[in-house]
Amino acid sequence: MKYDLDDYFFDLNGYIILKGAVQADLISQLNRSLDSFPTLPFKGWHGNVQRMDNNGDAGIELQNIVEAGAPFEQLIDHPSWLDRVKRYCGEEGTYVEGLFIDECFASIRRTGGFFAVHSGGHEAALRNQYKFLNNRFRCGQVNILLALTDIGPGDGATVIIPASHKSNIAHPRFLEEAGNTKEPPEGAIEVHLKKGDALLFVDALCHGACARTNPGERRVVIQRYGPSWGNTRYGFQYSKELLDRLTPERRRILQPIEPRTPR
Ligand SMILES: O=C(O)CCC(=O)C(=O)O
Repeated sequence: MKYDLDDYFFDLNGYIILKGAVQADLISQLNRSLDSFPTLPFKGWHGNVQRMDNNGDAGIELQNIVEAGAPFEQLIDHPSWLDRVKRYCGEEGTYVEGLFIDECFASIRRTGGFFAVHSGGHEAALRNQYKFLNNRFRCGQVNILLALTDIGPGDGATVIIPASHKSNIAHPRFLEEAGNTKEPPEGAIEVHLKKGDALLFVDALCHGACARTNPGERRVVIQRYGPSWGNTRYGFQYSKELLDRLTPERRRILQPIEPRTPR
């Protein structure tokens, strides 16, 4: 396996920036779709997209945004990152090679919005783990954060602690502030992006976002990629009859997460 400079920096720092990843025309289409999106209450649905803000502070989060129309569908396998996410978390060269997006949402941040910094190598959860084994990347989850607006100082930018995907101990501020670190902790840097740039990072990297102080909106789309097996192996869906008659313990093993539908 031959690696390039971005692979080197991804391994070293846990992130890379893909400059101009998405062309201006598609960015405009994505923004227009969001402009015409109805205002939803928390947990309200529009088609198969649900507003479900991850925490009260970050802003509006429109989950399952891939169902919001053709422009969003183009992001699923966008050539600017597809090969790279396959390489980092797609189990390349194995019998389970392939990708699965387990979460995709648009995040709209207005003045005051922030995202407490979280994650880090010390957590070692399989889902977000950073691994490089036998000359292969074997990450659990790699995120694409695509900027739909320019993101500079005061805009509520994503913050990261470079190389923290390899940390063995928690950042002391996490412990002191019980996971609600509004001010980016020591070592964190703001990631400033132009619209169309994408931040690619392993979820084990300490990350979050600083508070937006400017007026207006910061808009991004976040897609979380993991290995293909984040699903039933051959795509079987369990019947309602079976799920209804199982004990809650058994059901949780076949279906750890309830399907979420508008009905
Ligand atoms: O909104 C951001 O910039 C960061 C989002 C984030 O930290 C997350 O989704 O885990």
